[in-house]
Formats: sequence, C-alpha cells, structure tokens
Amino acid sequence: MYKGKARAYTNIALIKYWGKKDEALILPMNNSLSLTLDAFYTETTVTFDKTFAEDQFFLDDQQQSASATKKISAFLDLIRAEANCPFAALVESHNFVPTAAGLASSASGLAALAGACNEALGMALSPEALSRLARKGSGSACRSIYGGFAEWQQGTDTTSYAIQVPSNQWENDLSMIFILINDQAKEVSSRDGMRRTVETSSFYDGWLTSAAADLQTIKQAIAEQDFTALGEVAEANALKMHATTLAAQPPFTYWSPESLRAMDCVRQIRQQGLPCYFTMDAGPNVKVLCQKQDEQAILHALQSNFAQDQLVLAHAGSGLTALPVNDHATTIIKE
Ligand code: 2P0
Repeated sequence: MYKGKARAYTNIALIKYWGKKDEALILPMNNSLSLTLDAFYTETTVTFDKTFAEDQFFLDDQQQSASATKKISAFLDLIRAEANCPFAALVESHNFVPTAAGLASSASGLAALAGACNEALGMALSPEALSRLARKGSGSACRSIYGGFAEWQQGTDTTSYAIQVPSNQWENDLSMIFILINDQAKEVSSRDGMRRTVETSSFYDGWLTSAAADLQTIKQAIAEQDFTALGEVAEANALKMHATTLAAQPPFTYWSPESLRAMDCVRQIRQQGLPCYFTMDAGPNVKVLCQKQDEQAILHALQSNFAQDQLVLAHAGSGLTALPVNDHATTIIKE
C-alpha cells in the first residue's frame, strides 16, 4: 500500500487563462499570472493498493459519480505511467470553503491530488514537474503549486508549467475580498466557455494581443510594488476576458445583475478614495483586490451593500504542502 496526503490552496488569476491551444495536453493560448489565497483549500489523501479493483473518488465523504471519477482516473493514469505504479487508487478529498457558495475549485483540487500522489509514490518531483503534472489535470492547478504570485508560461507539453514570480513578499501586504453571489442562471463550464470563445468569438484575437501586454504591465507592477498599476491592469484584463464571451456564438456571460452591482460598488468605493479593484472568473462572484491597510474600511463599505455571509476576506496563501498521514504539516514548497 502506498499512501500520501497534501494540501493546496486555490489561486485567483489577475491575468486570466482563457483558451487552449491543445485541449488534450491542456496547453494555454496565453500566459497567465495569479495570486494564491489562504481562504479556500483542498486536502487530499491518495492510497494505491494492489487489492483495489478500480479507482474510487470521495469528495467531502461522498462517493463521486462515474464521470467525475473518470476525470480523476485519467489523471491517475498519467501518474501511474510516470511512477510505474500498476495499482488502482482511493482518492479522498476535502474542500475547505467558508460557505457552500459554489467555490469548489479545480485548481486546489488537482494541485492537492498531484501533491498527494507525489508523496504516496515517493516521486520526489520538483516544483516545476509538479506544476506540469497538475496542469494536465486542470490548467489553473499548475499555479497552485506556489504561494504568492505565480506565472503559468504557456510553453509546450514539457515546458508548460508555472513558476514563482519574485515579489519580495509584497503579496503579504495585499488582501482579496470575495463577494459571493448566488445565481440561478444556467452555468457554462469554464472548459466549454473557453472552447466556444476560442472557436467563435470575433474578440478573441484582441484578447490574445492585450493579454500579452497586460502580463508585462503586471510583472512590472509587482517588481515595483505599485498597487495602482497592479489593480488597474488586473481589472482591465478581467473585463477583456469577459468581453470575449459576448462575441461568442452563441453568446454567453458569467455576469449576473448582482455581479454588475458589485462591480459598481467597487468603483464607487474607489472614487471615494479607497484603492480597490475587481476581478471575476467563470462565474458570477466578484473578487476585490485591495491593500491590507484598507481592508477593514473596504469591508465596512461593502457591508452596507452585501450581507455579511456574502463577504469572505482572504490573504496570500502558501504553496503545496505535504501532510504526513498523522496530519502534522510540513511545507515542501514555500516562497
Ligand atoms: C483562470 N479560469 O486563469 C481562468 C479565468 C476561469 C477564468 O482557469 O479546462 O478549471 O481544467 O484547464 O483551470 C478555469 O479553468 O480549466 C480557469 P481547465 P480550469 O483562473
């Protein structure tokens, strides 16, 4: 029996990953850059054993469907090939999220699974190799190997992985406030949404050109610890990503009326002199980037517009962490 456990935190992209140039290998059309956060994480235990007849996947103590297990099995097949392990596996994951608001993250999930397999099978993978592996489970997972800022470099199958972005620990001065927005609208998965956009959106070329420029701007902002430049480019980049969906065929949007209200609220708080900027992913929740020194004032301003349980405060999180099965954490990768 081979058993290992790991924890990974979710990450939020400030320069978005939006579109694949290779669906099977999960190679992106553009580089992306993210901040890993401490508020949401996944802990996963994996056990490989010769007595297991087939892979089984439990999430929060519930056995998952055949289709969810199939996706995990496909990822485990990559691990089995790389580690020369012929055994089926039991995967037990727990998502730690403050409320049930649909924030379960494939980024933290697949990064934790890669880390747990690395531990179980004694693979001793480097951060780059772990990132490359996690990428093949879910693109954004490759960035959750690291704490702080990470850049996923698009590359080829062997060179497509994330690296740490040097920041002099500036991320510890930053905060992100999640505005959780429940929405009844039919969801387009990020996988389907990005595919439809690449294939049909007349705005997609503009997205690609501007994402490359935005990446340079944000790296300079991080190097200079310039919060205004960081926030402005992150907000603009998110708006451009979401604009591509409106020109897809058929068109779609992840915004709900509440998302628009949240964006407007952030703009108003900013106009009142508190620096803050929003970003959004493939869903209606709005995330507000600010400096730690302003977080309480901004939270207070948001509280007059949103219920207390809609607001979650997060700070920079750490990298992939190996957890001995007795639960004493040892950080294996940390900035
Ligand atoms: C991101 N998103 O950079 C972007 C912004 C959503 C919007 O990465 O198909 O779950 O598994 O590679 O990583 C969500 O996509 O997609 C995502 P797959 P993933 O965070």
